[in-house]
Amino acid sequence: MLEYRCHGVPSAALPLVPDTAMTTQTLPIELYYTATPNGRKITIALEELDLPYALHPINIGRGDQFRPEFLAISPNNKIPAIVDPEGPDGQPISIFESGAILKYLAEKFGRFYGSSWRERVKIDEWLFWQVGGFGPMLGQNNHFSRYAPEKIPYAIKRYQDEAHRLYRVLDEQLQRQSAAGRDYVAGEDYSIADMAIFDWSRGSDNHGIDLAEFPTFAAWRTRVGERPAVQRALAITLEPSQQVSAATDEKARAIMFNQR
Ligand SMILES: N[C@@H](CCC(=O)N[C@@H](CS)C(=O)NCC(=O)O)C(=O)O
Repeated sequence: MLEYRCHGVPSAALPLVPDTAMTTQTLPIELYYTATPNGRKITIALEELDLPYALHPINIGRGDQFRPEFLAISPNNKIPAIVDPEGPDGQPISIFESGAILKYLAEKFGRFYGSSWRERVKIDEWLFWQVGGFGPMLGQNNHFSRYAPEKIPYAIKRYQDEAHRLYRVLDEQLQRQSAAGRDYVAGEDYSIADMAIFDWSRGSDNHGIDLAEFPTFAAWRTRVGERPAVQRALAITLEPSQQVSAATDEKARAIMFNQR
């Protein structure tokens, strides 16, 4: 077996980030937002953490996501993104990708992210499961079942099957957690993994999911949905002029589904 060694001068281990969790936020966190499941993950987290924030609507059906000032903080031309004026070392920081934002907020304020390294790894598993699978696959399912002008039976079945598989995987995880006396997706308690998954899971009807098949999932969704912070986040509405839906607007479909 080959052994690799680093012969450089050993450097001191980096401290955990941040070394001490913050308890206050003076200036509002700037949130670039659209009222979609990816956007709501962050309003849920901000409400749960009781932080001051300012909402900047990004109308992705009209191309706001391609404005240079938005691309400067979110180069993948997608919401959500934040700017925290009180970032590391007290300097501003911008962050894109919902998982990175949730981890940043949880680490900064030392909440909703378990209390041990082991627990954080478990929360990360389900956070990344959402960002890499549950979100994108349900998104493709929406695309081929609801938005695509051409109904392609192969694509529709492929993503409906995958959506069903993912709901089954989630339900089984919640059953394991329940057997261990835990009410939430990962670790001991409610975490950023639940925040990431919750709003995507509200679309289960669109994904052909029968709740009777997944009662543990259904009970978890009700439990999360009853949290006051989640209800405050869900109550945020944008002016119709600030949000157009690809389901009903041809111009929005042209902008969102013809990118190269
Ligand atoms: N992986 C990204 C996905 C974000 C995403 O898909 N955002 C959509 C709205 S829900 C968007 O901004 N779409 C605009 C576009 O594709 O041009 C995350 O988790 O932040």
